[in-house]
Amino acid sequence: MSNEKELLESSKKAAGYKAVDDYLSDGLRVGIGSGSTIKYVVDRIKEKGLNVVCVPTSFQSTQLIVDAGLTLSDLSRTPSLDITIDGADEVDPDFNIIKGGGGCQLQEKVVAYASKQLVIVADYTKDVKHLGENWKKGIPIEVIPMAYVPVMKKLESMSLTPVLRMAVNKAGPVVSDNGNFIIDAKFQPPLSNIPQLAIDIKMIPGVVETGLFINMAKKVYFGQKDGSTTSR
Ligand code: ABF
Repeated sequence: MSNEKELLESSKKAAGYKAVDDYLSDGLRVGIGSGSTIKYVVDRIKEKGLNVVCVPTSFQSTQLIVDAGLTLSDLSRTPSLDITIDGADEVDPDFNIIKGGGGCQLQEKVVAYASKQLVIVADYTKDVKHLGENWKKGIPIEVIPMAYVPVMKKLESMSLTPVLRMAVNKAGPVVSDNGNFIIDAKFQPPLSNIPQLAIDIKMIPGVVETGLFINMAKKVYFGQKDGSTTSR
């Protein structure tokens, strides 16, 4: 693994461990996010032998919980959570967050919304002044398949550049865990009035959920190259 990659991984581990050490204890009901950083959250829970009930945010998140031998639940049995810990693609100083690089933003947002608090864990590349600084893939938007063309046209009229997310082998569009398509709405930073943009996108008929998480997280841990963490 290249040195840069090793530094990135150690920063993810630092953020994941710190969030668990600061926020988790036995008996809590915990939403487990998706992505690569969250792996370290699950590792730390297991390492500390914490007795927590875990609710996943994706198929990948479910596998992490099961493989770690942690207690798996769901929102039907655990409709209110004490905390959700999740990753992010970018976080600006106003806690406007882009999530959904992995296409799991719908379940991530539902689980985060069912939680008393959302804590984000991320590597140092996610800490930006403006959304779009490092994350060039746009705003992930989950749409029902029959609506993706009119939704893309509407997004174009909003000065966004929508791209239907295709499977790696280009055989067809990516299908989310919920059977929907994902549109990545690219944009020219800086975005203005992000909270209003989030509402405008969500109101387009056929849009199920956006990857803009506005006023949802109150704490973000950024892992650093030296294995330390900063937070806001
Ligand atoms: C999930 O993990 C997604 O919302 C987000 O796109 C991704 C972040 O990935 P990583 O932790 O691998 O940087 O939270």
